[in-house]
Amino acid sequence: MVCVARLVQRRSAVSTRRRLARFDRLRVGPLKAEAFTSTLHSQRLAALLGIALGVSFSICFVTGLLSDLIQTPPAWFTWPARPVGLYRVTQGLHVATGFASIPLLLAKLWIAYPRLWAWPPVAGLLHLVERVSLIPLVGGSLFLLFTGVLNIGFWYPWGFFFPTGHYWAAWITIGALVVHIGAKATIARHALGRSRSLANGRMPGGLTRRGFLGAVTGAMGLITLTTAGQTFSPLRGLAFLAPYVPGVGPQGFPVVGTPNADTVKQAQQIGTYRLMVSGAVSRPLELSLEDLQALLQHEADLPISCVNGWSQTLRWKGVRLADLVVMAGAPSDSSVTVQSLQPGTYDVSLVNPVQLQDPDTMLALAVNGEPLHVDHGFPVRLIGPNRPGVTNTKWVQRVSVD
Ligand SMILES: Nc1nc2c(c(=O)[nH]1)N[C@H]1C(S)=C(S)[C@@H](COP(=O)(O)O)O[C@H]1N2
Ligand SMILES: [Mo]
Repeated sequence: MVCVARLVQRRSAVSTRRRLARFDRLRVGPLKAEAFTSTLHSQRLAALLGIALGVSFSICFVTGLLSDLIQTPPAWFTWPARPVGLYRVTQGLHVATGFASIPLLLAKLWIAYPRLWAWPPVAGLLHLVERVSLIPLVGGSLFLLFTGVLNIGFWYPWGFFFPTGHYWAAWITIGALVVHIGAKATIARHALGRSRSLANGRMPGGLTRRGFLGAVTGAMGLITLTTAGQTFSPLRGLAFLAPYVPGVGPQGFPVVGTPNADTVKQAQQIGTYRLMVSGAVSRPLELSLEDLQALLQHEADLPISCVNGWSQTLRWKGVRLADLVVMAGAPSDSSVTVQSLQPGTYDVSLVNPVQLQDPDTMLALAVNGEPLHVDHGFPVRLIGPNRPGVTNTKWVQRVSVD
């Protein structure tokens, strides 16, 4: 039986080849049989880079989803307050793996692009699925890396809300990646199984495989070195590709999101400034800056960990958020919403019960021993352990208990 099946299979392969032979005169330019001569366009190298990309994309995807969950938490999800620097690490990984994927992806595309001219253009259903999946895979990957890098520079030359576009593109890309890996698994396994010596050919005058992989690794290292300084202080001096550098800015740290003229005016009229504590409370509060300064002050070292990768630890001093909630007659395990006096981006922020109960979650009045600079949220800003930078609302006006 098996033999017969093989024979039929071989027959049909032969007749397919014969039928295709009629189209052979279409094989011109890159479609010619030996159009690409570099041995670097090998399945083995493509598979190796594919594995590296699979790893970097997976880390980037998981840490990105996590960041989204934290910022828009569904009912079943509670982001803890400890360890203090966890988000700093996961988001640092998100940005670092995104950056490292750029040279990896370019190298992978260069190695694999001759296969776009494979002959015949479609050889079976699996091949068709694999080829079609390249559109969302390559398109999605380029879109993610491009928008990610521009977002870090806070440059938005597009009309959609960045997180939404980035989020959906990530799902599309990962879906296409799963299809691609499924379709390619056998080929890749064979290519990787082949002996190294066989695969280590070299074109006269061309780059060796080792040289090529060395160049790709070098490019990844260089990108990481020149961006990792935005969160890893020993590399600060090298961080010339990072738009936000720790240590640079008013009071010694960067500003993300500046106050508009109206906010500056309101913030500086400290005689009329009032912090409201309202919502599900039995004693709504209206506190002046002096009132706040007269309350028990708490100090803690906490990082600002921005979604775009920069982070820096600072010494904060202010009033514990839970103290205010309790003063207003609400339980210390409430959920609260903190609202800025500047309407617009990042003007409301949720604090879950776990975060609220953490003694280091506070409304800060001072940083590194000085009252906050207006760019950093004067007179009052939210800061807490293990919170994404975007959720540390500046120029706080209202705390509302949900
Ligand atoms: N109201 C308001 N709060 C805000 C922002 C903002 O644009 N508006 N930016 C957020 C972001 S993205 C970060 S990383 C931190 C940065 O704080 P900093 O500017 O004091 O460094 O503030 C957050 N709080
Ligand atoms: Mo941020």
